[in-house]
Amino acid sequence: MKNKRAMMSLVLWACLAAVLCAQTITVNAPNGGERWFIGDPVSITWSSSGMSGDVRILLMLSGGATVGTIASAVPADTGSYTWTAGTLTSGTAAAGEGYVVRIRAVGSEIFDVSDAAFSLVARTQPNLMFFLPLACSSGTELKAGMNCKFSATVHSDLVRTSNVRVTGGVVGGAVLFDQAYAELAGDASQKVEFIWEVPEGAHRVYFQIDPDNAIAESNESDNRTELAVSASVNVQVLKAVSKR
Ligand SMILES: [Ca+2]
Ligand SMILES: [Ca+2]
Repeated sequence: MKNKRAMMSLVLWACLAAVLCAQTITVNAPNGGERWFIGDPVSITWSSSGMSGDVRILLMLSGGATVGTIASAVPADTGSYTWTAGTLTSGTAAAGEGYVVRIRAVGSEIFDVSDAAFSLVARTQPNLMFFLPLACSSGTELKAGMNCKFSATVHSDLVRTSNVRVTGGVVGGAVLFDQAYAELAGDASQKVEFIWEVPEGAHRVYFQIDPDNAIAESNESDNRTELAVSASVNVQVLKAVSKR
């Protein structure tokens, strides 16, 4: 009797698990952080279990608004769909950030959404960034009063960019570099540098591309490079003591 009850309990749990776990969809890509160029073939992928029918793939904003339909009926068990990025069954999505996809079983409430947002990028949109980050020619731990040549390399991705301003200096302190370049060729680099006599203490030094955001870029978050440097008056004495 006791065994029978245990058996029934097991069966009940198994049934419940089967019901709960029977049908699932999990979006694998895009799942956040992707930067897809409009017009490129990209793979939307998902995993599913217990699904036999079709899924519908929607392009949405991460806030929940529907932008359009990417595909209205794709067999669920294929697990992937090659999307011409940006193309909808009606029209094309605009370049921008904050997109997610929602994959939903047709005729069912089962769905999943990208964990975080991805971006659609127009091919013609430029991007300025640092090809080489900020570096100090003398290292980052200096003797107070030493001159350091701070340098970085600015890169214009994909297309030519006009009127590029770059500034640099000490965070919370003096601006030591301010240059405007009439034109940076696509996929070309421009070295920027200034010399600073580093006073005693800990400092942060920076270069900033397009500080006024006068140029619309496909990525606005890669325009700054910073470096921590410190200078001590006793650095040589301390080293001499520690070697004894
Ligand atoms: Ca940029
Ligand atoms: Ca910009």
